[in-house]
Amino acid sequence: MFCFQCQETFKNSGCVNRGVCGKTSDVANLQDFLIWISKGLAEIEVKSERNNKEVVDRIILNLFTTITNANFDFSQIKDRIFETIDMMNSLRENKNYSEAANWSSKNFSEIEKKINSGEVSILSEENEDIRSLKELITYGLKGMAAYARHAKVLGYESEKVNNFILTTMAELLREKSIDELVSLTLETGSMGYLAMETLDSANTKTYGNPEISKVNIGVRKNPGILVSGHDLKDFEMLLDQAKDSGVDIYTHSEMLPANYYPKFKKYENFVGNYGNAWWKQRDEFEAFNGPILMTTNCIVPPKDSYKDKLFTTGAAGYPGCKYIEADEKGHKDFSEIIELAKTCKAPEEIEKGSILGGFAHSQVMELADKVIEAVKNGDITKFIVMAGCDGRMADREYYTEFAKKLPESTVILTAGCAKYRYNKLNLGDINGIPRVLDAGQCNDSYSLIQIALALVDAFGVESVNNLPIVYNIAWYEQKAVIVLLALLSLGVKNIHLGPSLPAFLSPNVTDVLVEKFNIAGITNVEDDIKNLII
Ligand code: FS2
Ligand code: SF4
Repeated sequence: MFCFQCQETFKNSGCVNRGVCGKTSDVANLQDFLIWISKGLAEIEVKSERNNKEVVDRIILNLFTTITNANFDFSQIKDRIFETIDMMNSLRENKNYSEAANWSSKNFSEIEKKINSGEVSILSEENEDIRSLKELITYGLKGMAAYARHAKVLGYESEKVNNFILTTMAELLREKSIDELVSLTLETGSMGYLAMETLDSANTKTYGNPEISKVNIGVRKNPGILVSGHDLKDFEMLLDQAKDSGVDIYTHSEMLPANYYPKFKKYENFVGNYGNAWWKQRDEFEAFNGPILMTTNCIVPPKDSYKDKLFTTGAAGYPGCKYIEADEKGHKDFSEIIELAKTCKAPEEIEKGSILGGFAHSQVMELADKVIEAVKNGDITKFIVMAGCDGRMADREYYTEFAKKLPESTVILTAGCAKYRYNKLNLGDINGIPRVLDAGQCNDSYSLIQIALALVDAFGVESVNNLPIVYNIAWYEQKAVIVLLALLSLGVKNIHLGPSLPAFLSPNVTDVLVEKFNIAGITNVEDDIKNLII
């Protein structure tokens, strides 16, 4: 195996025997093969005259399945490979195709032979700059696919995004120059922005605009179900099915922003948020006592104490944990989880009190006059975008320290699970505007962009780079990659990215990003505050 797609990759170089995330080498190899034939399937579709919706849905699911910490299940990935090959075999025409598009065998030993040849591995591309750019684009596509699928289950999709995913997957099989790949990288960012916009419409039109919310982080005495991941449709179905059952529902990690949507607030059995970011789940899931539903990443290999209570659905999967399938209409039956919850003890209280959130674009626009006035009279001197991901490595303490040491005239704009490093610090407010404004999930970084664009108008400046906004973004997996590419495609400069720069960026590709966008890593809290803020 070789995998270097996330921030925790071994020695910031690559996982080779087993993933730091827990992914086994046989699963990693199958994921590489799945991506390779997905590119082949895309090529078949692009060369045809059809517009087969099932093809793009399949490719989106395959991409999403290989995102960090989403699916560890060898047999599920094997099934997806076979289904993809079946689809290719039924759609292939009498045309000139690449080897990936021509792959037709479902004989597993032949698939293994292909994997063992190293020809579908990331390292099969020998030129490190081409490899770097192709992987950067592939990881951007994985993040985009996740957002596209969340929108699709709510009935929203963008033809442009779908077509881009198809054509780019097919293009990645071809030889490309560095210049071509650099421009494809920026195009990926623009399409990522569109995918986030589509998801924002899907979420807000279905569940209402997020509103300022005080989220309970304590517990009640009923047994509960804990829901993690990012899929709001799954959350809604479970909430609805559990409403008269006597079982309470809590969010975990990236599902916290469900608490900000008006439609979910109406459910009396929706209690609040339990715990913190994904990487604390081994302790928190144990203390929760009840069943857990993982709707997407990030899964940490579970402890035996709760493994039989961990359920997965959608693109997520873990061997030995029950998977909840959707029927042909997209409906999922969660009764087994609800029945199991009734037999469990109530959650152990690990925290008390509440946290504040719900500062997505529409809510912030309502506060716009107040915000603009505070900037004009100098009460707010800077906004710091600290969106992105959290992770388990000790050096992420940097973000807590950074937030604590920021001048009191600054406001943090956040989205994604990165927020858990500072959303319980009680940093106070400026003229009633909280100093940590949480827009929502990582995809709600879209809201942060909307806020920046509105400030460009309000202050009559030339671009987002002329605003009192600085960027200190934390990344972990591939959704953060598409958010970063979206920001670059909008011309945002001087982004600081940490806790380490991606291992998949070769020195030359890093130089291009520095030259074009002045992108940089982080150093230490004191120096970074000095450089960024003062
Ligand atoms: Fe956090 Fe994991 Fe949101 Fe990422 S829960 S690192 O999926 O996309 O963020
Ligand atoms: Fe390693 Fe990250 Fe890949 Fe997991 S996803 S195998 S931790 S690089």
